[in-house]
Amino acid sequence: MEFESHDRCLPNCFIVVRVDGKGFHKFTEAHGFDKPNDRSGLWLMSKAAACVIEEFNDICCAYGQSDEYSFIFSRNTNIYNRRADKIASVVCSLFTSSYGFYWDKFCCKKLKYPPAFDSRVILYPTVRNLRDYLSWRQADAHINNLYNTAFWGLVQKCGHSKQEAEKILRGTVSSEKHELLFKDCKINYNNECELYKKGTIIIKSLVPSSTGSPVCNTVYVPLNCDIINDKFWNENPHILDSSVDMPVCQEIGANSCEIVFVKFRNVAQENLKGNNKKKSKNPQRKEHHGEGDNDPKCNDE
Ligand SMILES: Nc1nc2c(ncn2[C@@H]2O[C@H](COP(=O)(O)OP(=O)(O)OP(=O)(O)O)[C@@H](O)[C@H]2O)c(=O)[nH]1
Ligand SMILES: [Mg+2]
Repeated sequence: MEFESHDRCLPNCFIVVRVDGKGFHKFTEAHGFDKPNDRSGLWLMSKAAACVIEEFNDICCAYGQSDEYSFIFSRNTNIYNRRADKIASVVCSLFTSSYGFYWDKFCCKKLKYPPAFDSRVILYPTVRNLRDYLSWRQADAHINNLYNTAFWGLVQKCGHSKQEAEKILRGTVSSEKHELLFKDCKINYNNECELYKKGTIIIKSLVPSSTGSPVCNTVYVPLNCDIINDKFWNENPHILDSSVDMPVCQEIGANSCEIVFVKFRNVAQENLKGNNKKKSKNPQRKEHHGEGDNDPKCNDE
C-alpha cells in the first residue's frame, strides 16, 4: 500500500497552471496600489511570470490580469512526469519568490509582509477548449475593469461615496457604464490602457543575437492585445503548435512575427518614457527593466 500518491495529468492535454494572489484585496490596500489598476504592480506580475517561463522550456505562453497568471504547458510536455502536484507547486513557488525578489524594482513602498499565491492545475484536451479558457479569463478582465473603472471614476472624479457609486452602477449593462463614465467622469473608456482592458499575454520569439552570433536569443514578448478572436492565433500559430517553428524576427516588415517584435520594442520604449515622467514626480521610484505599457494615449498617462 502506497501512502504517497501522485496525480498524473492526462496525456496529450494542455496543462494550465493558474496562480492567484492570496487576499490581494488586503495586500494591494496595505501597499497603496493605485485604484483600480496599479501599472507597476501589474508589470511586477509579468516580471514574475517571465521568470517562470524562462525556467520551463515547455511553457508556450502565459496570460495574466489582476492578481492572477495562467501558464500554458505544451500538450506533449513530460515535465516532472506530468505530476500535477509537483508542477503546480514549483510554478507557484517560483512565481511567488520572483514577485518578492523583484518587488523593489517595481514598487516604491516597502514590502510590509510576504505575499502568497495559490495555484491549481487545469487540463484542456483541445486547442478550442484552451482558447475558450483564455477567452474566459480575458473577458473576466474586461468585465471587472469596466466595473472598477466606472466605480472609482464615480468616487474619485465625481466625488460620490462608495455606497452611492455602488448604487448607481447596480444593474447597469456595459453600454450604460461607458456612457456614465463619459458623461459624468469625462473618461472615454476606449482610451483606457490596453494593459488594463486586455491583460497581458507573454509569448516567446527569437531575435538575432546582438553579437552577430548565428545563434538566436529567445525574448519574452508581453502583449496587451485581443486573444479572444482568431486574428492573434492565426498570426502566431507557433504558440500552440510545437510543430510550427518559432519565428525569427529581423527588421520591420510585412511578416506578422516582425510586428510582434516591433510591438515589444514599443513596449520597452514607452515604459522608459513613462518611467522618466514618473521619476520626476517621485525620485524614489526605481527603473523597470524591459516591461511597460504599449498604449501611449491611455487615460492615466
Ligand atoms: N488597487 C488595486 N487592487 C488590485 C489590483 N489588482 C488586483 N487588485 C486587488 O486584488 C483583488 C483580486 O481579486 P480576488 O483574487 O478575487 O481576491 P483576493 O482578495 O485576492 O482573494 P483570494 O484570491 O480568494 O485569496 C481585486 O479584487 C483587487 O482588490 C490593482 O492593480 N490595483
Ligand atoms: Mg486573489
